Amino acid sequence: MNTRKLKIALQKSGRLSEDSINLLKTCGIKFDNGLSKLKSVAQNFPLEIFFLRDDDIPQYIADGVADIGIVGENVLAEAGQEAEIIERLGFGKCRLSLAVPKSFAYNSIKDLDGKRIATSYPQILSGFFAEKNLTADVHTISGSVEIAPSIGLADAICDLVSSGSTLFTNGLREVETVMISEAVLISRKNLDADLKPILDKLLFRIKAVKAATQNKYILLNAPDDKLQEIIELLPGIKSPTVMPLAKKGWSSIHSVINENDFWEIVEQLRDKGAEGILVLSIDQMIS
Ligand code: PRT
Ligand code: ZN
Repeated sequence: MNTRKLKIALQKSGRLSEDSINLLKTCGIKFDNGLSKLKSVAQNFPLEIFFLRDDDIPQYIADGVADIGIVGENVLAEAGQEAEIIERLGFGKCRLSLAVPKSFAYNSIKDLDGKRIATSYPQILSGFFAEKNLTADVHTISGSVEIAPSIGLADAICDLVSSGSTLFTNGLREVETVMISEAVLISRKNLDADLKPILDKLLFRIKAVKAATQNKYILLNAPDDKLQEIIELLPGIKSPTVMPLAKKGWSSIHSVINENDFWEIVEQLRDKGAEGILVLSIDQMIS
């Protein structure tokens, strides 16, 4: 019997922690959160969970301390460690961008050639400039990158952006996207053969949770004379379920719709005469 456990590294505290923990919990895995500890053992799945600083995760995986982990693609790219991206997770979305003070007359990336750029991502930034046959005078700082131009430390910055409000409040303008990023599940290359089935089992659950968060379960009542038109709006997994209502001339329709099309479809359904529309979240979706 395989008694080994798969070791997963999660960010201990930060922007990815809550979503990473919730992902595993929604996969039905029970464990104590890492608020006060470094390591936890799942009670009902062969998994050990390590809670670490995100920047350390690629190195720990390369060294074999952990087998898999959840990090931002930006962290993986900066670490330069070999790891395989197993699954994109859809949270922690952001972009690594170049930004300049509002007063900087920026026309193209060439305007930054030879300029001082503050960043916590020196490897990615140098690579980006080298690809364009330009050079940047990279100043590596570990935090509060956005204040570097105003204190005279740099001419521009390269930092993560999500809403853009940090740049705005610091009088900076985003001018180039260096990379886009989201949280990813990564694995050591050539994972031991006896750990692979555990990873596959975990991945099966993660995919079901991901599919569920991207879809909604919808129930509605429709007059029978509009049934066909309404069904055409609702693809469902195979096709929608239609059941007669106790009230003559009416049916109840159940289906699954993608979150992205959600509002548009609901409006069209209402226009076609649908009533009593209920929309429910889905916990897991196995197709
Ligand atoms: O302590 P530890 O080293 O583990 O954490 P950390 O402080 O290095 O990382 P943390 O928790 O801030 O971010 C973890 C990961 O979240 C990053 O590596 C990204 O993959 C992802 N992420 C998503 C972000 C953001 N969005 C984000 N907005 N990481 C940081 N930011 C910061 C950014 O640096 C800037 O200061 O938020 C500010 C900008 O946000 P907006 O909304 O004002 O644009
Ligand atoms: Zn970090």
